[in-house]
Amino acid sequence: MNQKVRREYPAANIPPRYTGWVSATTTFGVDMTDPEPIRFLDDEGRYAPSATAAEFANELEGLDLDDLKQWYRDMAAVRAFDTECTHLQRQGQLALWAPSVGQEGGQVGIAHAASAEDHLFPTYREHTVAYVRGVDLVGIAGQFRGVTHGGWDVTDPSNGNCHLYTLVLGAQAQHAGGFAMGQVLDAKRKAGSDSLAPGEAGVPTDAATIVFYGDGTTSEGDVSESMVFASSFQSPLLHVMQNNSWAISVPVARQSRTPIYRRALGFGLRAVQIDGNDPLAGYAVAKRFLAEAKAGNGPGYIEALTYRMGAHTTSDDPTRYRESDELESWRRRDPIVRFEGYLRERGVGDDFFAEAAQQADAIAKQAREGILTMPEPGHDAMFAHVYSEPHPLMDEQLEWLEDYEAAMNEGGQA
Ligand SMILES: Cc1ncc(C[n+]2csc(CCOP(=O)(O)OP(=O)(O)O)c2C)c(N)n1
Ligand SMILES: [Mg+2]
Repeated sequence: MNQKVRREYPAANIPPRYTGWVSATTTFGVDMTDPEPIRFLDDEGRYAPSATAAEFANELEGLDLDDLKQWYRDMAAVRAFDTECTHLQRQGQLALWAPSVGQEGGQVGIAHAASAEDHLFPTYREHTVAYVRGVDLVGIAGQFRGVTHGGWDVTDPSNGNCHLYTLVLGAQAQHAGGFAMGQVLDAKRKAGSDSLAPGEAGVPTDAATIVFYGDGTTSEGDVSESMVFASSFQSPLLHVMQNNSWAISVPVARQSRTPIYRRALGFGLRAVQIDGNDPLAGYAVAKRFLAEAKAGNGPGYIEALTYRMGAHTTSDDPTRYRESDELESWRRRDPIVRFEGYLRERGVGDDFFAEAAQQADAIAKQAREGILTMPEPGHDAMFAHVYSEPHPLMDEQLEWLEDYEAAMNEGGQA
């Protein structure tokens, strides 16, 4: 069956929410009116905060124009790299690619809101987050080329505590949940206590943890479990759910009958919906929620309403399940174009944008060269990390593989 899903969108300037929910009439008399998603920029990038943004506006005070120009450069560079990676997959140089086109806005703001000591647990589409934290773009592509088990060394400080991409949906919510509990324990030990009991008051911590995942992933139990633990232990965890409207070909309205951020409220997290294509909204809300979490005031949840403008991955053909007018309506909210509008409103001129575009192309070209020359791993790499210590079974399998390869080579020469 090849049935496309058509959905209605509200008026311009309000980020589209997913439709198809069961509405207020089925909420048993409880007022379930959703506040307007938090945003500072309208669709054209003019500064026009929503009423819900007011209480977060002071978080923007420390930003100067140079910071904002850097955000633009980050997004432009990742967009160019992302496009390059799709080409590389088509040329047979990557096995697969997961484009993040359209989702750079929320990512850039949230990544810049994190402090250097915070830890971030991405899924497979957080290219802007990883880039902002300092991860080499070649490393990001390495996993998709099939030449590394992970892509980068998380313990290397230059990678900004950005943990590895996780392809098993929701698994990283548990990794991050445990990590945040570790941050609580560290803080308690420092204060001379090592108790970690659920229900205790939160404690201030030196650092927080952010986990990123998508709307479809919220159907995994791991995500709910992570919230239960974070809430019980008041750990410094921020869930960032990028609702890009689709989980491969499944629309979000089929995934959830209510807006997903409400689930987090039910678990006792402070939770809001933001315009996920507005970098300022991502920054301000993440900054506040991270500060609250680190003060010992408990975990937070951001539902970033955005759109995956490209395919799910290079193996997917979205024209088979979604309407082109839906894509067009989101193209008008392209986070990069929108942020350009904002910067222009602030007086930034053509020269800057021309230079940023050139720089982005150069970065993508350099990444392309790096990807094409990535070293192939040796045969032993496959067996090296199965056990932490040498293991006879691994030795036996490695020996078998080496004999097999040698026999193939001899056969080739004969
Ligand atoms: C545990 C698990 N189940 C299923 C899959 C297959 N799968 C990969 S991506 C995906 C959809 C994820 O959608 P969403 O969470 O909305 O993230 P998005 O890809 O939209 O960023 C599915 C079902 C998987 N990788 N892991
Ligand atoms: Mg999704």
